[in-house]
Amino acid sequence: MIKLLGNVSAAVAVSFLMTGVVSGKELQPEPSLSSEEMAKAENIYFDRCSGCHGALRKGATGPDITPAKTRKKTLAKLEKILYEGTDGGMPAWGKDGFITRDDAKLLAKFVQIEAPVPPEWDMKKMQESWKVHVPVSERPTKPPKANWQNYFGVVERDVGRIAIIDGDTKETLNVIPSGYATHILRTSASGRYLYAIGRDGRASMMDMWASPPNLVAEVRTGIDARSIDTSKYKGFEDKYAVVGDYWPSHYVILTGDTLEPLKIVGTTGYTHDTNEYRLESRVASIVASHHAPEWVLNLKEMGVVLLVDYSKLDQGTITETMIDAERALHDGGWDSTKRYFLVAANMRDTISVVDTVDRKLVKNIKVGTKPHPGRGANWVDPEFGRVWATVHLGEGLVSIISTDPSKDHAWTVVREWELDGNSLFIKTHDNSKWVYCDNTINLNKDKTLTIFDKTNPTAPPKEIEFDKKVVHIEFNKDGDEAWISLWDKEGEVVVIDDKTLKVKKRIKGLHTPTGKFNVYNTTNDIY
Ligand code: DHE
Repeated sequence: MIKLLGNVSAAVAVSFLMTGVVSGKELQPEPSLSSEEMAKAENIYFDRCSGCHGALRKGATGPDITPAKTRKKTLAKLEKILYEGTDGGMPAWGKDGFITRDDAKLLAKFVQIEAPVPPEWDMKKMQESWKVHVPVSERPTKPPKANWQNYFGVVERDVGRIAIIDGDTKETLNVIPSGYATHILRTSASGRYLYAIGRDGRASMMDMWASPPNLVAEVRTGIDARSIDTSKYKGFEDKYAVVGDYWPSHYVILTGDTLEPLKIVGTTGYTHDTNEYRLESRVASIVASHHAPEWVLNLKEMGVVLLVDYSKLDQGTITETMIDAERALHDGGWDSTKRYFLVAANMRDTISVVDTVDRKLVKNIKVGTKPHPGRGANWVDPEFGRVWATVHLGEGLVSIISTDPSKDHAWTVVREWELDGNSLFIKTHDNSKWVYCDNTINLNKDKTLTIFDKTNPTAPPKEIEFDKKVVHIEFNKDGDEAWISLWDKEGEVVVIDDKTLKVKKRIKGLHTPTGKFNVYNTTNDIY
């Protein structure tokens, strides 16, 4: 049984435990662990390893580390990898201070033992965990006078809280508990409700009309999750939310105003290319269509993009369209027309493009090493027209892809920008002339924000140096401020004036501020 630690690391859990397994080697003997050691190892594995390698360890973002592979290495070699990391892959968990030498020894043995299968999480458990803190009848009936669409939800990851900050006054309006290692926030179609999903599968919803904004409902949808979105199509505004779980591999449809669990749909199945069965078939990113009553869900292990039509849910029908794309699907976003969805298959160095109108794969585009767009960034390039871009985990590079189907160069990489650091996130806004990139996972450059000029794409980028690690960028509603996080337990959100690129405000007192989500931009998918 996976138990959760009280606190989670600040490291980027992009780990690649095994690089170049030596074939033909004799298997090492299977180690044994006491039940206490197993429990401890399971917790550490959940925190540091499972996001990339999977609970069953068959790999996706990180490689397969089942005992058939790990027992070809000695315990000493595994311990070294776990403690010191590998070049360009596995983080140095020990050296970076997240695990002790003893933890590394324990984990080395753990990964040579068959992976325990985590427990199921069914409707009964979800219903038991479901809490409505403020019934709909007791909520405000009209929005507050404040410019609530310019509120930001800021994830304080390691303390499992969301700070709601007024984007106009920069005041923190409320700090709302949201569970273990909250991952992302999304909004309802009206923007009124802000939804959080934690790594522990807990979904929480907050009402932006309340003064101050407050927690109105929560439910635990599984054991391990990363994504949440809502029904955004006309006629279904604020009606449903959907959570994608890593474990159990399923998605759960919830009522939009109370989070009551309505329907669980399993995603286990067969890889799109080799038709191998995957019990662990994780739901990675989810986006809501604005043009159809549909969600786009990305099944990581299967390499399948699922279009889920929710329009007949109240009659007991869900219609799924399965589109073969590429394995290791992870994060992605809309092009500027919101017809095409671009998603990273990070371990395949690929961006898969799906046409949600013609309901087909447009193309798998080779980009740099391990693309990681977040939701990406859209703008108009002076030479190539409409483009969308991604940064990469594996190299300092921005790949810029033409998204205008009328052009000959559509769906090709039309431009590349060099970054000094391997990056996590990229962001822009229609009203900004800049494209901002962090360099979070390059230890020599992680305190630098890099800023490219859309109007002069061959000009060298500008850089702003900070005193702490920079992560994630989000704009305010008007697109004249870029908000970045200084990622530390004594963290800050720094507001940058987008015209002058000068620091306008430092919002202090935040613990590991990570993703920031502006209500208006999140609702309207502006990035
Ligand atoms: Fe994330 C987005 C999964 C590690 C911060 N992350 C996503 C999405 C997925 C995902 C599937 C897309 C959600 C969507 O759009 O529906 N992330 C994972 C992992 O599996 C991984 C690699 C390992 C893990 O164990 O969690 C992982 N992610 C991280 C981090 O280490 C980060 C930097 C800090 C944290 O929360 O632990 C991190 N991920 C984020 C953020 C987004 C995100 C801020 C949303 C970006 C946006 O602008 O939309």
